[in-house]
Formats: sequence, C-alpha cells, structure tokens
Amino acid sequence: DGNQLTEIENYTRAQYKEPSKEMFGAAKGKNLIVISMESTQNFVIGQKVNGQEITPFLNEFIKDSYYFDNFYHQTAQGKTSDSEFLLENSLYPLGRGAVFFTHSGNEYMSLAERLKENSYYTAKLHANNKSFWNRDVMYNNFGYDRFYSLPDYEVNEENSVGWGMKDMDFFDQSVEHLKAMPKPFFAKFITLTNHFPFELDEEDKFIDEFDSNSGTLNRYFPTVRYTDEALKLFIEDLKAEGLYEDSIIVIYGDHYGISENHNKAMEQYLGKEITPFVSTQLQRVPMIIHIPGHEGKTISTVTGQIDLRPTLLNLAGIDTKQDIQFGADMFSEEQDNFVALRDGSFITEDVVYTKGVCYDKATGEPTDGASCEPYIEHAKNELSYSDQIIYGDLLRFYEKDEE
Ligand code: GP9
Ligand code: MN
Repeated sequence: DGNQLTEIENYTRAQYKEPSKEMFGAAKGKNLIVISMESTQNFVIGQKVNGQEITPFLNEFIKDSYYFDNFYHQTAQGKTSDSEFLLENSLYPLGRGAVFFTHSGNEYMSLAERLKENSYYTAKLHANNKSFWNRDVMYNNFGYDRFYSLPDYEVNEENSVGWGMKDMDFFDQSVEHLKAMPKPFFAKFITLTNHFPFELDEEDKFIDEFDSNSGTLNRYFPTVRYTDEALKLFIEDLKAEGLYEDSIIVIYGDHYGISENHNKAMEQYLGKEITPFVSTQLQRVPMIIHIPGHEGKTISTVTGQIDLRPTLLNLAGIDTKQDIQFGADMFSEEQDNFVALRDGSFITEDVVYTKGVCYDKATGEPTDGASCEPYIEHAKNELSYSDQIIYGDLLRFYEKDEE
C-alpha cells in the first residue's frame, strides 16, 4: 500500500546522488539517440580474433566519447526486454519471468514519459513483430509517441538473416524515420543481427570465425563485427543528414551473448580459467556516450543499466531528485561504485560477490568474507524494494511533492 511506498521512497531518496555540475544539462535540447546492441559483451572491445579487430568502429568512436568500462548488464530471463525495463524505470527486472509480460499494466515513471514532459518526441525503432516481448503494450504504457516495428520497414529475403532484418538495412531505413521526427527527439534503437545463433551471409563476414569446439562462440565474432560495421555506416549517415552534431549518441550492450555453456571455448579465447569471478566480470557490456564537442574519456566507475535513466535525464537537464529509482547518475562525483546483479551477485570497487563467495578484484581470488559482508544486505534490499514496487504496483500511490 501507500505506506510501503513511503518506506521505499525514503530509501531511494537517501541513496540519491547529486549530478555532476559540469554534465547536468550537457545535452539539453539535443536529440537523444540510444542504441541497444544485441548480445554484445564488453570483452570484445579493443580486442582481436585471429589477429583481426572485432570492433574497429567502436574502438575509434570510444576515443571521442565517454566510455564506461565497468558497466554491467542486470538482466534476467526477460533478456532484451529486461534491459529496456532497466533503462526506462531504473527498477530491477524480476528474478523469474519477464516483467514486460507479467506486469505490463502497472503504473511506471518511464524515461520516455519524463522526456515527453520536457517536449521530446519519443520513438522506439526495432524491425521485429511489435508484440514480441509484449513490446507494443509496454511501450504504450511507457508513453512512447511511436513504435517503428516490422510494418515500418521494407524487409525481404535479401536484407534478412537469422532473426530478421539485417542491422545495416535497419539503420539505413531508420534514417528516413529519424528525419521525419519532430525535434528534439528521443529515438531508441534495438539491433538484431548479433543474436544467437549468430548467422551471417558470406558477404557480411568481415572477419573469420574463431576456431574452438563451440560453433556459437566461433560465429559470435563475425556477427559482432558486422554490427560494428552497421553502426559505422549509421553514424556516417547521421553526419550526412546533419543529425550528428545535434544529437547525443548512447550505445550499450543489452545482455550477454555467450552463456556459461561455452566456458571451455571462452577459456580458449581468453587464455584463462573461467572462475565464477571471471564469469561475473564477463557480465560487463559496452557503454558509450558521445556528446558533440566533448573530448573522449574512459570512466571506470562501477555502474550498470539501472543507472541509465538518471544519467540520461540529467544530461538532458532534467532533475530526477523526486523520482523513485534505484540507479544514480554515472557522472556524479558521489557515485557509490556498487552494482547488484539480478541473482544477488554484486560488484564494488574492490570486490566481486557471487554464489556466496567473496572475491578480491585485484587478484580474482576468494577473500575473507568480511570485505563483502557490509554489502550483502544492501544488495538484498535493493532487489527486494524494487520487487515490492513491481508486485504491489506501488508507483500508483506516488505523489510528487509540491516544488
Ligand atoms: C527480439 C530481440 C531479441 O525482438 O530483441 O530478444 P532477446 O532474445 O535477446 O531477448
Ligand atoms: Mn537481446
């Protein structure tokens, strides 16, 4: 009930982190282009396979952007939809099932809604069936002005592979949609080609497959490389259309692509044993924010998808102090360097806690539990408060204070 919400509100407000003065409003009035990269983990960034770069475009783009190299996905069974849920609400997805299906009728305070209140046009772009993951229903709830889905694209045999439309064609056709949108817009893209089972046509293979006992991991590298190329062409198009200088561009990975079933092959690629510590570190996904006129900078604060909403709103110059959310602005000087994963694992500056074992980050070896002890309760509280909001549909009781 309402009292339960008050307790949670007190908790989230106590966690509130002041935005960085320098970054607050840095993207005010600009278009916001957010791209969710299917199944892209951070271990491919800056790396090679068979002597060939896996993400040559992103490696260059990062030099000119803010790059968060300790950014974790926090998704569970809802996969891509969970990452969307995190972005919109700064709430944790559920431990079981997909909240996009189970709680699509709840009251939320979405990112899209807040941007709309501040006169942004809001759109989702994803060339798949609109009802996949119950997206059409959930996007309506989140208040999106428009969902460009399958019927908004010309999809044929030629420009499809695997799950559907190829990323290059998707971006190419999406530029026309962008041009038609009122400004400023918030446009959220979801790529598709780098999805299990990682199929590609011959002409789209820019690098060779890896050679291991896992066909999945072997094929993963060329499909990641393909999406990297698609992003490069998209950015070139944005420049040609005069949209690049007026937009901030955010690119991040939705969730892992290579599951623990492929550990043997991953060990071969990484050249090291995959302990639970390494597995947890592999849950990092790329996180890149490009702001025109800003120099590139790598930021190693421990952050996660839960932090996207406050970060993006603050960049747009929109205050979130009164909002119920579990993340914090990633540029804040007060950032607490703490990320809870959905399974109760957590990461801080010094430790990784997973499957009941506390690891020293510097050595990757198990360490005295005392270094993790203070955070175990904190991780549980985070997840449980967020779950209470979802299960009780508590945001319907939320009332904004008078300013
Ligand atoms: C489907 C795409 C993939 O439209 O977003 O979803 P996933 O299987 O990664 O959750
Ligand atoms: Mn996905």
